[in-house]
Amino acid sequence: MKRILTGIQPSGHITLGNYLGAIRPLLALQNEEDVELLVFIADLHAITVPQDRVALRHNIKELAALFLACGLDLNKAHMFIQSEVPCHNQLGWVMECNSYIGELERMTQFKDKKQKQTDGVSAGLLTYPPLMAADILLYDTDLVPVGEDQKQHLEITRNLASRFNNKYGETFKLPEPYILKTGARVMSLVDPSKKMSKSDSNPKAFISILDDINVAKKKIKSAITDSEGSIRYDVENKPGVSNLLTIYSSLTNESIADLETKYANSNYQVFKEDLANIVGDFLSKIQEKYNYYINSSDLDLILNSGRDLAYHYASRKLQKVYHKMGIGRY
Ligand code: AQP
Repeated sequence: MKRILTGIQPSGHITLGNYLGAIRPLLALQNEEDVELLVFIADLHAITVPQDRVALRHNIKELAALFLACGLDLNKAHMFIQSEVPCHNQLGWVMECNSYIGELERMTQFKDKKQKQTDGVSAGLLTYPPLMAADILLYDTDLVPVGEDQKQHLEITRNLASRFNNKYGETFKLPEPYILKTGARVMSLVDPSKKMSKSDSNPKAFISILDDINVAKKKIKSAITDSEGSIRYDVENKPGVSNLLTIYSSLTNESIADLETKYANSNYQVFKEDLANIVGDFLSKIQEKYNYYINSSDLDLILNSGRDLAYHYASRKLQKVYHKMGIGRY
């Protein structure tokens, strides 16, 4: 049985980037034989930067309902909230004690996010990767579907696991990232040199899965392109158009080459109009299901049973780790 794990932070309303980078590959993997999916809402990671308590509490449930609305198959998937399984913090501390400050300071995400923290940089922002390593290693995870931006964190997870195994004996399975070729790095709609992020201060930069359909369409139509006018994939010279082609291709499964041919004699207006409709249709299907799950009492039951199973797996691994390290009495 292959175990697949992924988490998303409830640090805002999830975007098309989160969907294409993390949820879409997860949905592809759940169709395979003999897989078990563990999906969690990474609320402990979200507090590495300041959060509003009311918004955070809301975003946690919203994200849970969105995972279901996107098509998570509960015959194969278990969903839980990270903070409800304390083994994550406990193994996180062990991982921190096996990490070096130098390697954590070299993480791109730390360097990027610390620039935005005007009121001081939390220690948690630096120690985000050891906590993420704990999230993954607690469950003997085989595959982690992520966007490109998380690849470096997967590498440090593997390094920390190997370091621990070498020091204390074989304990952790080394996980592999699972990154799709298209959609693994969706860019901002106003600055295609930056990735699309749910916490971007400019809402025009991202499409939230719960955006009003007309607002989302407008964002696509006003996305930054260039003055050349031709629809072709060239990330270096035409990052805006290339990003829109990526979104189009990921949502329709039409190849980028086919799209270039289809729009060879078109202009940006027609291309954007078509994409706006595709995005609109995609969002309205998910939003309909979301409205069902967010109002359903099933949501709490699903999260309770996910938490219980996750705790069952995680506490066994944590006990093994403590034993190997000589922590506690057993
Ligand atoms: N732009 C993106 N394109 C493709 N994949 C993306 N992911 C994030 N942005 C893109 C993937 O989504 C998953 C969940 O990410 P996260 O919420 O844990 O953290 P993040 O990568 O920091 O995502 P955001 O949206 O940028 O959040 P904030 O703004 O809070 O920092 C990951 O698999 C990630 O690769």
